[in-house]
Amino acid sequence: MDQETALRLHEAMLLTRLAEERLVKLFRQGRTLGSIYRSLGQEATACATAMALGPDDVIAPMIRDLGAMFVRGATPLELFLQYLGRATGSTGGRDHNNHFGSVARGILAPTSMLGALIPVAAGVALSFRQKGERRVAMTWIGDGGSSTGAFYEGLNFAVVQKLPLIVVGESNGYAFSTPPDRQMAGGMAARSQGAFTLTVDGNDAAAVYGAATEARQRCLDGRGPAFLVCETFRMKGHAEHDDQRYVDPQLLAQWAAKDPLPRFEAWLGRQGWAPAPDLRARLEAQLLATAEEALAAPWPDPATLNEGIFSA
Ligand SMILES: Cc1ncc(C[n+]2csc(CCOP(=O)(O)OP(=O)(O)O)c2C)c(N)n1
Ligand SMILES: [Mg+2]
Repeated sequence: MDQETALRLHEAMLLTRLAEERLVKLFRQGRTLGSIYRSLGQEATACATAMALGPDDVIAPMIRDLGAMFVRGATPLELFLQYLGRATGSTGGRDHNNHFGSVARGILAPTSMLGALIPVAAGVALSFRQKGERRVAMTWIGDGGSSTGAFYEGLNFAVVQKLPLIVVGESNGYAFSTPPDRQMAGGMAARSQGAFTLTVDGNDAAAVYGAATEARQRCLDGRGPAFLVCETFRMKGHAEHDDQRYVDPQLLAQWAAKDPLPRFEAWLGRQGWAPAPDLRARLEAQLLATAEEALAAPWPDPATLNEGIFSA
């Protein structure tokens, strides 16, 4: 990883963390619609995988992959307008959280249906292969989501067809309140169905970037899909309304010591590439101003309620 990439990756991780912190404040003020689904502790997994892609590759993220969307150019204003349900948001107040996409930036919109994006991303990868384009599709799946039929169908199809698809497994300790050993045997990597599989420390941004780069190269070489299992931890409950009382505090303390941000900052320091000292303060100020801008945005007009739907 070169210096410019490393610093962009660090900024994306920090932006993700700070944007979610700002969202939590808005949530506590009763201003967001619905809950906040944080990726605290998982920023390296989301950001470093997307950072390894080329500009023409396509991503299909999930709820904890806000960082991947930032890497691909989604903005905090778009995010805040979504969470605040405003008319000028990407979905015009019809959906919330990070459920928005951008064809121009190669972002397929996240959806709630776990696993459903795997066959979709496999289809995107199939189209690249059919058109002879050197592009890959990347999507993410949680430990819980990897128990869906769609995960198996989509990944199996990609393996059999040797498609340029990267599936990032987010092994983060929980699906709601269910730990992986209550729903699967052998861990996520055992679910690879013949795909090239790498298991990586998901809190080590440099390691995740290296593994994703290797996975992408294999895809471009026509060697079929990759399953990149990132071992990480969901440091908050499923969403802000979940106080995670079922999580052993010792486990949280162990993972807090492996926080991906200070770890990557230490790595940057060892390369002699320390980020600008005022970066955090600058991003915080920008996010505060952006939140105020989003709060001033108009609500959807109730008269448009029936627009953009199949049937009223
Ligand atoms: C097909 C499907 N089944 C169930 C749900 C309800 N649901 C939403 S999130 C979630 C847990 C997801 O856990 P995991 O895939 O591990 O992702 P994480 O929340 O840990 O990022 C469940 C069961 C859903 N959205 N879609
Ligand atoms: Mg999980």
